[in-house]
Amino acid sequence: MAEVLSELGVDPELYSGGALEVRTPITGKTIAHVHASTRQEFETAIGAAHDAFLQWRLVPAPKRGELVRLFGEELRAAKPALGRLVTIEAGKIASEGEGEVQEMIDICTFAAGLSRQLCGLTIATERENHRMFETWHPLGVVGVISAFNFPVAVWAWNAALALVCGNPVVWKPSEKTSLSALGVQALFERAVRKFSEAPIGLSAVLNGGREAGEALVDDPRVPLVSATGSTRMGREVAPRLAARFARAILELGGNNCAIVCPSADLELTLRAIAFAAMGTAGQRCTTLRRLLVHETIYDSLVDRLKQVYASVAIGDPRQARTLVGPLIDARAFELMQSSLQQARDAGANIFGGERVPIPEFPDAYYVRPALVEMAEQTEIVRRETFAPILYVMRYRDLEEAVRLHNDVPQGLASSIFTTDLREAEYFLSARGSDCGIANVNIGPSGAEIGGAFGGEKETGGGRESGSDVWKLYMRRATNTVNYGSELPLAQGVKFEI
Ligand code: UN1
Repeated sequence: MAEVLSELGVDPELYSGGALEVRTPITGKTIAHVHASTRQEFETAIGAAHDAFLQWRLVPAPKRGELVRLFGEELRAAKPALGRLVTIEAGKIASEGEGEVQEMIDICTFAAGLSRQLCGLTIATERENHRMFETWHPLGVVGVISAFNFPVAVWAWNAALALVCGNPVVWKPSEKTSLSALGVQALFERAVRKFSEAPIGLSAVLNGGREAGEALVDDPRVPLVSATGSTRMGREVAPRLAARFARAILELGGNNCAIVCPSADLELTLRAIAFAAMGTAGQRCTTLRRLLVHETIYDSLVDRLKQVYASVAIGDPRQARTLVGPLIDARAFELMQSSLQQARDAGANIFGGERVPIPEFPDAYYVRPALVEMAEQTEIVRRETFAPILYVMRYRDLEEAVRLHNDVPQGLASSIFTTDLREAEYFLSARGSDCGIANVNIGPSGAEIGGAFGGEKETGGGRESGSDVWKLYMRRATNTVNYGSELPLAQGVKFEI
């Protein structure tokens, strides 16, 4: 771990002797004591970011894009090291750790191109000799609160866009993954050193607990906070931001469902379900948590799934054959067990879900992903448990399946597996999936950066990453210019003096 941090250029002072204990879920042991930012440091970082904003907003956007491009190059060079750090801290398998860094590289490429396309509309005006158009201006300091499960990519979605849009970024990472944040910050500083026009304070990390997040949420110099985490966190953050009329981009809980229709390609479906439900040990916000299977194929699909669940390689995520790494901590394990108990009490038939002991790592929490057959969509099924639990239910007709699909409080990602065009389009239509992400013949997780990412209802309504999401990070001005010598008023209003 020290080797990786030194390769990334992190100052050892920052992770030894501090108050913030960091554990690796791989062994369950403490690996570092990260310096916890003080209140004074929050104040200094936000103040410096605000000062940086006053300069950065004047740097032409394509030049701002150049800094993000340089940062992308640092990420390319450091992909193996940063990926490994993510594996150590979040417990993802190596390919997913590196995949997360690839997601950062991709958003940097996207944002660098975007820096030349922050385009506004020209709009027809009703007045003669007038021109009406939109301009997009930098907004101010962007606060990012991120979760342990995507310790670097989610920050990058926000930071790459914010930076090209002219906004500095102050980041409060999950206290469980503060080393990854330090690694990213060191790489960003490397890019800054190669770019003469970057003001001091363009990016900062506030390591710590709740109070670090609160510093961002309550500071009037931070006009936008993008927060990823639980619905409970969102319920606290959203009203506080609303009280000071700050913008919020919320990416909260998901309870993602897939519908498997009789015409589905079962081999493809099986592989998609396996990755979406068991990948990242069920700790993605896009993880597949509910499966609605048509009654005619239910038994054969569930039998096949049981075989996959029984044989999947669980263990040290650094080993090449492992597909399911550890849960993040003891609390995650307890929550998983308590949800399984509630399902059992409601009559579930449960396959898997038990702790898998790894003799070298007695303090870590490895589990066999659980396949939980339910007769109905009970209360526990409607709740998100951040663990590899897949609730499986039967359905008879698609209308009923879509009703069950949407009958949960969350609305992030969704899928249908079918080769029937009518079923696929029904699912994607206005009366189909009510989620922010709706897929056909692809699981709900593993989205590309090019699309807008986020969801509805208790997922919070925010969108991050691609498409036209950049607009959330800018101030839109509507401009009307009169180049004539008359003063016609809109709507034909007369006001002669
Ligand atoms: C998250 O779990 O917070 O679509 C983000 C995915 C990833 C991002 C997940 N690209 O699964």
